[in-house]
Amino acid sequence: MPESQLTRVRDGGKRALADALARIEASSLAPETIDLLDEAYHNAKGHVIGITGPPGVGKSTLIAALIPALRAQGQTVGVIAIDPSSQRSGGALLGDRIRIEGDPADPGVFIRSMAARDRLGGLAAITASAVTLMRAFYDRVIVETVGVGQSETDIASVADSVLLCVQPGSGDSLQYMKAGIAEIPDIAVVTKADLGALAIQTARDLRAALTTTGKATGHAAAWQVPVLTVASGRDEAMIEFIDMLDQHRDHLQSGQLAERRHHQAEAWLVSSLKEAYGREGLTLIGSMKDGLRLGDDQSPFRRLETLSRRLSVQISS
Ligand SMILES: Nc1nc2c(ncn2[C@@H]2O[C@H](COP(=O)(O)OP(=O)(O)OP(=O)(O)O)[C@@H](O)[C@H]2O)c(=O)[nH]1
Ligand SMILES: [Mg+2]
Repeated sequence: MPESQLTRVRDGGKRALADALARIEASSLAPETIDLLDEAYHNAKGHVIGITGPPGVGKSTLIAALIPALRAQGQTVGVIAIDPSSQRSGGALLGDRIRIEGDPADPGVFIRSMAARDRLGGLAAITASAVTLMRAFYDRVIVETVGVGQSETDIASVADSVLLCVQPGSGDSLQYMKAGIAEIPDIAVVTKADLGALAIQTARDLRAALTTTGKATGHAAAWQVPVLTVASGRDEAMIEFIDMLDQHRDHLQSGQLAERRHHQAEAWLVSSLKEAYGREGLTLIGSMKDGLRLGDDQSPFRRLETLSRRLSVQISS
């Protein structure tokens, strides 16, 4: 039996994981990387939580408070922070952003930043691979992305649970959700609850908006999107928060989780093929038997490899 790539990375600790992620960033198609991702895909253990929201809303602060609370419960945590810095105009918003730091000596916490640079499609593809790898190792994998346009739907393409952070007093997010543009989050969080009445009012507005939107889309039935208010650094809020995450995970495990992940994997496969071979390549594969379908027991990584091989044969013959 060939040596397990996954075991090798696990045995190598955080250093080996960082190296593996760097290899994924460099080339997602190297045979060794495919083997690793394929194995990781079949050994998913973690709950993937996507945290999104406007710049400066307090996503990183929330994650920084969440990490010790999860560690206190004995849970391991991996964090991927998608750094959008180059995508923003001006530096005003960046002035006081928080950098999440983990204890380098704690093997149960791993934090990694990935730069968005100018490749949005590519980044989504790489994030999905990174998430697949990290969820084989950690109980919780948290992905932070700034909610600007595309990235909200991107986060839904990798996360089990999507959390939207909303700033107290911000009409924007409400308008936005009412318009039905945004994917409906699984959990909504009003941050900076220490601002008091404003946060409470915003949570109330948000609840009303979610009820309306949910009814309009028929989304509300099985899972009622909870709206929490949190102030960073308040432990009791973190416990309530983790409890809500658990509830959503349990809700998924009682039904939709496998389906949700399978959809995500299939979508990843299609967009990766499109990126590699363009529309025409995609059409060609679509015309093959089971072309763009992903079997229940298949990883999208192995499938991509197989189809790429088939496609090059087709093209050259
Ligand atoms: N008063 C108060 N300020 C907060 C709270 N959470 C975050 N902040 C402040 O808001 C600013 C931005 O916080 P971040 O955690 O960096 O926000 P972010 O959403 O990660 O920001 P980006 O990653 O830049 O999009 C910082 O100055 C924080 O100190 C909170 O609960 N209360
Ligand atoms: Mg941040």
